[in-house]
Amino acid sequence: MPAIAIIGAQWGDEGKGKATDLLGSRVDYVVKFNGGNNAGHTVVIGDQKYALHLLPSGILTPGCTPVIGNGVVVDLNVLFQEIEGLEARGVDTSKLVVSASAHVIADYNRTVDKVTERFLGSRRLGTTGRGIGPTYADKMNRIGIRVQDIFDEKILRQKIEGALELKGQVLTKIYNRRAPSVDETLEELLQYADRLRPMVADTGLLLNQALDRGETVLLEAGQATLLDVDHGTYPFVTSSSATAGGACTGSGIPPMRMDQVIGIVKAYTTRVGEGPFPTELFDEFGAHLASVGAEFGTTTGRQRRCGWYDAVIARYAARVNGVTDFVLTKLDVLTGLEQVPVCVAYDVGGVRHDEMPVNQTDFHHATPVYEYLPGWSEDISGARTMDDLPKAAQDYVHRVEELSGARISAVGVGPDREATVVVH
Ligand code: 2SA
Ligand code: GDP
Ligand code: MG
Repeated sequence: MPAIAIIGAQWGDEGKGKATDLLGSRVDYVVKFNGGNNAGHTVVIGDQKYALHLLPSGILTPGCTPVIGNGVVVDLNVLFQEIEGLEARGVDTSKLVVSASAHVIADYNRTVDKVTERFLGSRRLGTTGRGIGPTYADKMNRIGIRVQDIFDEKILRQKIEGALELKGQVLTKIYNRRAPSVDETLEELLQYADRLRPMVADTGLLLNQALDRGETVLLEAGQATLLDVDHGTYPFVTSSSATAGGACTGSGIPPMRMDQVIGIVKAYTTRVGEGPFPTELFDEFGAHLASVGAEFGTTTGRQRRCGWYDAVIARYAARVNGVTDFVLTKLDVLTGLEQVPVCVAYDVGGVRHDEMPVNQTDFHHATPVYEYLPGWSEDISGARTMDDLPKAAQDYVHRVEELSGARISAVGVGPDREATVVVH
């Protein structure tokens, strides 16, 4: 299996970090291909818990080479903070490779992100405030700063001057904030040049050469399908391509080299930030999922909104990404419920929709059509095979598989690496 993509099938926080870590020992490279330090991936190994933001989860696997691909936006300060934090805990980060073509998050873009949210008031998106959106906007606007620019002071100065011509106006004239000078931004970025230089490479070339040698590359998505800038619930999305297509553009690996797409899907649904969410619960069941599932943002600590499993979304994710296998996570969180509703379709103004409505207004007005499955009360955290699960939990997995458009290959029954039921 030379190239495998891991993507989030819902609104993020499905447990991609754990899944990547699980596969880590079988792969040679783990590549982050989109997003930046807005991501938060939690990996639990024994009594140690790691929260990764900018670094790929494969950094925790000895022998695996972690790669930050060209599709990522890099906050250099966060990069070195995360490296130092892991090194202090005994994790070897010396193999990390960073794409020369990845874009860099400058301080002014963090400011624009935060002030825009304040400016929008009730229309805000609920971003993580890390400067992600404005940095991708600069990339598309062709005024972005790339990792390779840091090593040529003359070019870097020109790029900053170009960017600040526009950003400076936005900050001072629209947002009434002081814009940084060219020299301040130059100094902010140049301070990392010497430490960064040995990590930087043509990662597209590196990864394709690895595939030529028959080595295995795992592409790890940040965020998820419904936060994808094209296929998500626009405008309540992140600004990158979080789907399987983004794994190609964000890494330089062509589509025909992709062998497997693993969709990570939670046994219920969560969302952090604003935007529509048909199965969202505002009652004691929502509070129950949030507290038992410990649903708090890994990056910002924000409480996540919770709701029942939505098979319409899972089918959509299976289609958009070409999911070959689902990993159903956090099944243990449903233990103790008398019955478990699963959304099988939407009702929009009296009309049944079996597929995601293309029109966002319809999606905002979608109410779930539920099927009610029997619950179970046995502790399932020790289960390792399907036979170890109570009958009702097995039936839940099988019904969800039937409704979701791809086979379920593994089921998560706890945060730890070992707490996984292997189905196929
Ligand atoms: P941004 O900052 O521009 O990417 O925000 C745009 C939207 O994308 C959502 N988003 C996320 N949703 C879930 N998890 C994310 N990562 C962290 C985590 C989030 C946290 O793992 O918990 O700690 O709050 C993530 N990153 C971005 C965001 O909520 C906006 O809706
Ligand atoms: P990611 O962004 O998709 O990597 O997910 P996060 O790390 O943000 O959030 C998932 C959370 O669920 C983390 O705290 C994980 O440790 C935890 N987790 C992952 N799989 C399971 C599982 O099967 N059961 C339980 N109870 N927790 C899990
Ligand atoms: Mg997360």
